[in-house]
Amino acid sequence: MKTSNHQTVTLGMGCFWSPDALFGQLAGITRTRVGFAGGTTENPTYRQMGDHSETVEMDFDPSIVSLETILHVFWSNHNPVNINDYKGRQYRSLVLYRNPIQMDIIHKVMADREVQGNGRPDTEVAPLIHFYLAEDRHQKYYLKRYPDALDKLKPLFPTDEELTNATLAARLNGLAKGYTNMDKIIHEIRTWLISSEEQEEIIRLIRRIKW
Ligand code: MHO
Repeated sequence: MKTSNHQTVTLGMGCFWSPDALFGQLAGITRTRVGFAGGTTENPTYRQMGDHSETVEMDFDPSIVSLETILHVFWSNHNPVNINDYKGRQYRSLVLYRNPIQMDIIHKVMADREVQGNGRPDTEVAPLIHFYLAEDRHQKYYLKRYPDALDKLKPLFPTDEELTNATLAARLNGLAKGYTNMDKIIHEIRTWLISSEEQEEIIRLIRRIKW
């Protein structure tokens, strides 16, 4: 469900499992993926991420959710002050932008939050050079704790890559972590630009999942 007006932003806020679930359940975010970014090490892995940070990259439809809203959720959901001396850069608070318009919005939201008394976040703001996708076992981590959900989703998303990229899997990962509920997801599915038969088929399928 990605259309040409979608944008992408990459955020670091500690261990990437939770932000995958947190942003995955936000309406307007159509894909989340976790990975390594912000450093210079070539081809990092979870065990050897070098000077990269754990990050979540998200595609979003700005007509439904703005970058401003995403950034407020970001700064309201981690402590951008004291995580930085722990594990080097792995858990760094980080925003990686794709273009000068995003950069301006990031600096504006940061300044607004300071005025509102939230303090100045010790967040690194930099242009994205490269996002390296993390191993499959880190994608949709909380959803993967539920074998029955994975079984039932398999016909819809036969490969690991399809599951990682799916909007539905992002929502269910948020559900598995407790950040949203089934009613909210079902309500949103009825707004998706697919036929009502397809909507009802998906809804029937996810209602049968044993959590
Ligand atoms: N303390 C967590 C960190 C994982 S996160 C992907 C754990 O190992 O359970 O950095």
